[in-house]
Amino acid sequence: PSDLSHKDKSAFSGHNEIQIQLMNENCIVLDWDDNIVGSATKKVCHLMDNIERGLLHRAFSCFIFNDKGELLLQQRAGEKITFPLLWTNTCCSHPLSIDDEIGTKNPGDLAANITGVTNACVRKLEHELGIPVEETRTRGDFHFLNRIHYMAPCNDPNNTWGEHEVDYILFFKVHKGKTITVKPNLNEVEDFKWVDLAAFKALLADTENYSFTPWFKIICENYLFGWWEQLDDLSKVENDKTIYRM
Ligand code: DMA
Ligand code: MN
Repeated sequence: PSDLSHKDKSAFSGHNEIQIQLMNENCIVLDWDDNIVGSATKKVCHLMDNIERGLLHRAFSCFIFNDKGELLLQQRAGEKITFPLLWTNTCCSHPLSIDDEIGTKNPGDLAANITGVTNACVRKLEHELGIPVEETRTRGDFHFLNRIHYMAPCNDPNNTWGEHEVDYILFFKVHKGKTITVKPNLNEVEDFKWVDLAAFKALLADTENYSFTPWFKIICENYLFGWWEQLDDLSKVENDKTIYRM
């Protein structure tokens, strides 16, 4: 994959310094079956030129539900280089190419991969939403639902950026009688909202005021309502080993 694409000079023009720095993070590069084949910077992984040549990386999408069954949504900050100001699920990011987040180099060890993406998720819930690591570790439980392989261009003015990921879907259910602290990092998160199912449906219908990320739309259209119905007992839908191609 190339770092010096012909679009390189313009790729970061006008963007936020902190977000440009974060493009140096090392993501996990995958083959089509979610086996690790190497690593590459977040920048390299998200350039459309590389995506069009098949470059694929690992990601996670987290959905936090409180003890009333409400879902926490976030609006991405205007500073984000990819998909700014769109509404989406609670938190998304990438496990990095570091021991804690790789999980394993052994192909097929899904349980270890889940541990790795969960560690990344705990890190990013604190970074983006200010949810203390201690709260994530003690006030609720993670559930792995499935993996979704999708590609989506950003539709930025120069068609520079996009996503091509195997996305691990993680639910986090806050324990009964517990709450979590949410204090957004404004460089990452513009706004957030807890919604019950009715409020969520109203928001989806309000296309004048709310636009959503492509991966969130894919998850909504295919899975979210079914999963939400079974929130009290996810045993029938969690730990699905299939990689769904969207
Ligand atoms: C990337 O999310 C992950 C998915 C599932 C799209 P992101 O752009 O919010 O990543 P980061 O927060 O690391 O910039
Ligand atoms: Mn990505």
